[in-house]
Amino acid sequence: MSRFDSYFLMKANDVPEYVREKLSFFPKDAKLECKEIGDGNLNYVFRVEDIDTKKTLIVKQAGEVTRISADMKLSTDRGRIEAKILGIQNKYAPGLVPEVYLYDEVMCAMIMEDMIGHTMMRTGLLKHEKYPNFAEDITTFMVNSLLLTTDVVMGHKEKKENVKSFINPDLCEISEDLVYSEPFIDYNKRNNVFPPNADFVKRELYEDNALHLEAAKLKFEFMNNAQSLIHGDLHTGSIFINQNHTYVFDPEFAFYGPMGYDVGNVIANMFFAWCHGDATIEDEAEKADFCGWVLDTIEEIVDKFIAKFKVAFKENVTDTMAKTEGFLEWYLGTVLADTAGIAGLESIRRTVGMANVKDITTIPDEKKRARAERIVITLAKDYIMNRTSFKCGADYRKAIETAVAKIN
Ligand code: SR1
Ligand code: MG
Repeated sequence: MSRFDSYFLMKANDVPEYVREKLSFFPKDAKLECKEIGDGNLNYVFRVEDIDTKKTLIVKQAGEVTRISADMKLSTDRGRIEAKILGIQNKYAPGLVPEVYLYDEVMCAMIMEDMIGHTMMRTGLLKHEKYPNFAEDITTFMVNSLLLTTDVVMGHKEKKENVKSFINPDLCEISEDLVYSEPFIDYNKRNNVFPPNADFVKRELYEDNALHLEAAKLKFEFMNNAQSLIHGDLHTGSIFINQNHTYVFDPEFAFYGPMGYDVGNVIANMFFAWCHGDATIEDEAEKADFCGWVLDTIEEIVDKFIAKFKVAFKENVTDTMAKTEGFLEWYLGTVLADTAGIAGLESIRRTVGMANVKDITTIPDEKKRARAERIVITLAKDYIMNRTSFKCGADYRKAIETAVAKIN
């Protein structure tokens, strides 16, 4: 019998004993120290350190309610989904996700590699750090983990088994509400609208029926297109990075959905970094350097994704009909349209919805923050309304430049 034989939410002082019982990672007599380090909206994350050797690991436990709101109950099955997808992603995109040492279905806890020497990407971007390998790494991760889990490549029965195993209703419901619905109709009264932009948001988001229609189409695409095993929450807080290497983690929102969801999330969150740099860097040369790098990176992500996708498709396609001439171009076209649409939805929801991003909320000057939000919303509407026109990186750069020029 062990006190970890039935579920309870651990505190930092429970975790060393838990780790000793579950793994022989640390020597038996090691002096272990543990701190809760999570700052996400959902889970508890602990770092355990051997004081003498400095060896560390991470324990991540799923609670039964979210951290952002005790009213939001969530299935702890998300921990199983996360551990399982990390295994699959490690197979298709080796080295780009942390290693899972153990998943414990009773405590709904995962013991995993500590991504030492890496920083949460959003934190680094808020300090205006540039990451020269990011576009290369993230596009390898996305093309491999996304394309190789589709019906284009994977045996259709195996894929359907995956669809079953990754049914993730509670977390999908969060995205259906927070990404696809509430930013347009605030029926749960939990949007965070920056007061100076209240009239702008009312006019541009709440009262724009044509926009609601496109968001509704994208919502049903999210719910009904079981295309690929997606990460489901691929923002810059789900990435740990340094100058040479990238780790993607935290895929608890994973399910079989449209792959443009992941690509669009990355693009939207990179632009938030641009907004923060543009509003807060005082030195003009430094600002041009950082913001220029962000724009180049957005362009590069789209173009590298397209190029790698085409190569990987040709190398890996197994479905007889998907080999038909013209199919690759049609299929990729649908992914790119989803990408632009979702970049728009993620941009809007992180600006006016329940879960905002520090890149915007920490802009100290009120006027500059209001301007940044208006740029994001203007750009996002272009992404959504004209999504089939976004076919390459230069299309994104042009849309960004147009939105920036439009807002004074
Ligand atoms: C209630 S959870 C709010 C948001 O945090 C996660 O990172 C997801 O993006 C979710 O939408
Ligand atoms: Mg997360």
